[in-house]
Amino acid sequence: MVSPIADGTTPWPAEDVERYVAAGYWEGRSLPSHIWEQAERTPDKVALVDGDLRLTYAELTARADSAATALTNLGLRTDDRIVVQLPNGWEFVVLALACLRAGIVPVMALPGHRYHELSYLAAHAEAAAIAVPDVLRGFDHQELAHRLKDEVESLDHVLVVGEDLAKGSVDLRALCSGADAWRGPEPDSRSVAVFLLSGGTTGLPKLIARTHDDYTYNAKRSGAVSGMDASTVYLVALPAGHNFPLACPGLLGALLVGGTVVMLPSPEPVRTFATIAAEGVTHTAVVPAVAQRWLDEYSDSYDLSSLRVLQVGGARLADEVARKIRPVLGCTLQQVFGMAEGLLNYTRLDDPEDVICTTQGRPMCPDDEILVVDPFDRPVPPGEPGSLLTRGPYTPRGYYKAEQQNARAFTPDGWYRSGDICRIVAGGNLVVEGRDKDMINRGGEKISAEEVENLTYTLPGVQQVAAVAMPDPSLGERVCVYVVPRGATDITLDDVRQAMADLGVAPYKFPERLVLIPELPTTKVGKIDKVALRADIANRMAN
Ligand code: OOB
Repeated sequence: MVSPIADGTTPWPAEDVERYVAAGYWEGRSLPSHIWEQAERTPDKVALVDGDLRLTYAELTARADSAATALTNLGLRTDDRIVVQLPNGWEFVVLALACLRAGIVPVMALPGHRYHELSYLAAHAEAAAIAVPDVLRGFDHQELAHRLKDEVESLDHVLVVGEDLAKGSVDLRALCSGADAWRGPEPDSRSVAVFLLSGGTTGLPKLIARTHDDYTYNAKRSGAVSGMDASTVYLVALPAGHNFPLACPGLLGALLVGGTVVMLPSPEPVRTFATIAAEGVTHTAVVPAVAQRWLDEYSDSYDLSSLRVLQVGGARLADEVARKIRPVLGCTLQQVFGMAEGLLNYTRLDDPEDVICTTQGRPMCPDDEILVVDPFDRPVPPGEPGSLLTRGPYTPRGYYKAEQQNARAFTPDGWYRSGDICRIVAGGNLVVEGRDKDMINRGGEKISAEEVENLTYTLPGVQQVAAVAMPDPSLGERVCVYVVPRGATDITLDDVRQAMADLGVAPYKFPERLVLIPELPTTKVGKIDKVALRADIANRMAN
């Protein structure tokens, strides 16, 4: 029987599957089977550290088994979905492993998501449950989750981490404390393991179905390229549901090789530096804005001598910042140019310093296919910039249930259009020069310009709007909206932000500057000229 979830996914063609299996990329096993096997080998080794709590491999897998059993007792079945929006803590790891173990699919929401995003995700994924903290940074996630449960037909359960449980909430910590071993079947290796979210250029984020086979390879091969082994202590400081700290190689990569995972709620420098010293952290992953902050705040009073590899990705790292990492922090920089859709490029640890500091690395798998093309999909001459297309053993061939978007984001023969403008330089390394997708990259958080525009159009006084990236020294980019007001209406930045807040939109998407303009510039074919607008805002900021 074809499961309903598989109906919404685009399978890899049979001949490619054969190649990926023959090459050993796809091992034909579920992701958790590797981790439970590790737990058999080193039951007493510390797997997970969260503040004062230290869980051995035996304890971590026992908690996940307990949660997997409890979830099935609640009525969740293989292929059911849970929207997961938990802060970095042991509960996130246990729930993620429990889901993988039971074949329940976590939908990895981001911490900033609010009503607007979560209601869409829960409905589109037809999620049966949602997992949230009670209150975090002043926001009542539990209350929102109950509102969603009332509104989204498929949602039956609200799982909560916290002290203050409302009526009808399920205590997630209690689910992890039973003694039941998991007795259900092992998930099929070709089935969906997790749903990741696309950075998104159209409206709301799309769901990316990653299978056990492909995601295991994603994490394992990343681990090899990042020099992970049993001595690895991996620090999760970015939101754990993001592909980068989750599986590139992230916490899953560390658990797959028998390393230790340390959870911190944020990459705030003082606490992070103290944790690196106290736990002997060897590897961690940050976005460029965080790397810059660490460089600014570092002093000799901190001991970062255990840190071997600092991975930086999610947005373009400036060459001059890259060059400071080794001299200041004393570790090897690894640039990571990745995407939730699959393809991962890494600089290698033993690359010459120049490659490490001026390129975004090269594909991690010999069977990653990449093409750099012009606007007509014709390959550009070697070394010239163009649009990056890719296919490979861990790059799915379509988004989940998104026929229209798939027609735009994938070529008929299955190439994913990354929307990034790249150049291939010596050694096959890629340099990211820009992008041709309409997205704003705010310190690694991806914001669809179209979504911001649609939300701004809900204001009656707005006749026309265009959202563009404005340069920012700390975050790289922020959202700026150009608004043509209707008649003599006066539209302010606050009006737009308030409208978005009223709609329950994630605050990181709120514009941070508004420019009123009598008309929007257009290109020769009559489209809004965003190149001109980006130049205009850069110009206004320079003066
Ligand atoms: C990572 O994943 P997403 O899905 O949030 O965003 C992917 C997009 C890329 O298409 C590119 O536009 C941008 O983020 N990006 C970079 C970059 N890394 C990602 N742009 C320039 N330089 C880089 N190093 O962001 C992601 C996923 C896995 C690992 C690391 C990052």
